[in-house]
Amino acid sequence: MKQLNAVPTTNQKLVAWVNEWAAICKPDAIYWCDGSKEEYDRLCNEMVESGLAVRLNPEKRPNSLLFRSDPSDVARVEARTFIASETKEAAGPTNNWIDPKELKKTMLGLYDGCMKGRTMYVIPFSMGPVGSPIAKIGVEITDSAYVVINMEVMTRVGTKVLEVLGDGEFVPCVHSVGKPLAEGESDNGVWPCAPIEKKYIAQFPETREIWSFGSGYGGNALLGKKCLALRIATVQARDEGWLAEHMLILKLTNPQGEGKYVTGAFPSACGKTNLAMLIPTLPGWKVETVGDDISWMKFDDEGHLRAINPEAGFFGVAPGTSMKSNKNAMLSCAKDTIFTNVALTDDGDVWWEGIGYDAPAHLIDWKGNDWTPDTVDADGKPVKAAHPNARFTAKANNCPAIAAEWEDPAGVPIAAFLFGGRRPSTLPLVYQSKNWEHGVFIGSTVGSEVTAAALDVKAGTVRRDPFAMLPFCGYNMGDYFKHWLEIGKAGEAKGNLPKIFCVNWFRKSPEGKFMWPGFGDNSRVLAWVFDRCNNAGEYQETAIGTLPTVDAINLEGLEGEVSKEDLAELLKVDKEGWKNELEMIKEHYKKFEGHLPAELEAQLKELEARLA
Ligand code: SAT
Ligand code: MN
Repeated sequence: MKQLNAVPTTNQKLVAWVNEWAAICKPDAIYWCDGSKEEYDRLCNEMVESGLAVRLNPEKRPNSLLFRSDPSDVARVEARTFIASETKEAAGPTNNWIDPKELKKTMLGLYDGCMKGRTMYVIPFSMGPVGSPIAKIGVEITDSAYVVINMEVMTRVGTKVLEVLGDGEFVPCVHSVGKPLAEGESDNGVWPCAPIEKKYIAQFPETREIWSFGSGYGGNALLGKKCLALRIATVQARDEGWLAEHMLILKLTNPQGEGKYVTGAFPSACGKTNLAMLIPTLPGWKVETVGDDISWMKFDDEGHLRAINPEAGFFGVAPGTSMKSNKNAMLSCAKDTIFTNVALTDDGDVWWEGIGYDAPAHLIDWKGNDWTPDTVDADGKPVKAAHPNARFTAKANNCPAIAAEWEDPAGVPIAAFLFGGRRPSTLPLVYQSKNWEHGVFIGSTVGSEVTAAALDVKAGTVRRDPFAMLPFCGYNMGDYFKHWLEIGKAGEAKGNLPKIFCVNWFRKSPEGKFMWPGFGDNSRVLAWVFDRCNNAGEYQETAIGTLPTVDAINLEGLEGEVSKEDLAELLKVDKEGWKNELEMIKEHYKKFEGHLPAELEAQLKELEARLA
């Protein structure tokens, strides 16, 4: 086995762990990543030369690549994602549990010789600003150079991380695409991965290990993101008294120049990245981005929850992203970007559905095929040029809206939490929880309505996604609710706990039209949230919580789009709808029997009584 460079650490545990895995995976060579620009450029060039990547036209997209994955390897695979805790109960009702001993046996069989013909890269990375008291260090070994360059955008990688690590603890993360090469064989430009039944994305919560096999895509393979920063971190946060959440972080500044930090949890397809990068339509207000996906929060001495974004980039969904829907995301991926599964234009740029302008007459689609606007499949249905889950991997520092303090190692003090989902009915545009416990109740009931067409369910059914953490909580979700309640108790004494709000940008009229314009106009709701954090803003107490009065939301400039009557409807407590909602929540809560905190049971009863 060739050592391509010198071992850059004296951490004996790390060196022994790398050697142990090299002996199992049997790569041709081992390479320790230093996180330098030279290294990034070299790996990019190697992948372009081997045909795995296309270098985009530097005049259109400087320093950017396009990758096309295997059509079977295009997203996180929740069915193959496991929480391998010692007991099934510890994993709880919302996770795929598997016995850790059994799984290790199976996976060691798969890992045996899995890196033959490849280089094993060792990636020391920091989740969070290097050296921040809230940050954590992981080390990922992988046989994918694509993973290396993505990790170098999404996290802080290399020598400086090893310096901070010293002889300390790291989260070990093992990754292989699961496609060993025979003597003389090469990928020939084809994305390597293993068939679905051999894919495993495994978290071992007790030993804080991550083992991933068979997929090279996104959260399956970039192990710092969902695996470490959420599934393993939730377990660490529970034990250490902090919060690891699937939340964006934004800075909101009012016309007087006062700033507040707000985080928000939303299920997928609710516009989390758009909200994190929002351009307010309300004059004088400003939104800046701290993070778009994950928030780690710890109490400081004054009892403020301080948040860091553990990531250093955005792994954003390309389709639907345009200068109109999210200008700051478009500018973030204008250069230095890794695109995956978007379409390629004849002049070496990218295109995707919803980019804001028509497709050119000819493209190469995400599968590498010729594509024209009238391309149809065997059933005569239009073929999409980009995969719906096509992504851009872009540096946070390239985002024009990035907040100056986004890398502050101390984190930013959070004033408010937002919870929301796609709810065409019942849930008002915004309301504030009565207190922390009521806020935890709201978080535990987050969900989005599914349409009959999308899934085999009755239209109007709400898919519950508590705290938007359904696939990301590393332990029993009922115990996770309890942890949130305990954080409230710990923070209460100092009186600096964030306020909790529920928002719903997706209300529809009986005719099926969206009643609220969303996007930049959500700043009108954020302004009320801001005022409420100062105990200001016009409000009314209702059975479900604290709502704005109709005059409390500024509609200036929305004339002809949203009338006072529309707003009154958006802010109405629909008693009948809520009674139905109560029944659905009772059904949802049944799942957590034995682990549902009594406080949430009580919140449900109190809400029912207030609505009676
Ligand atoms: O693939 S990722 O897990 O990184 C993105 C997502 O599914 O939210
Ligand atoms: Mn996410």
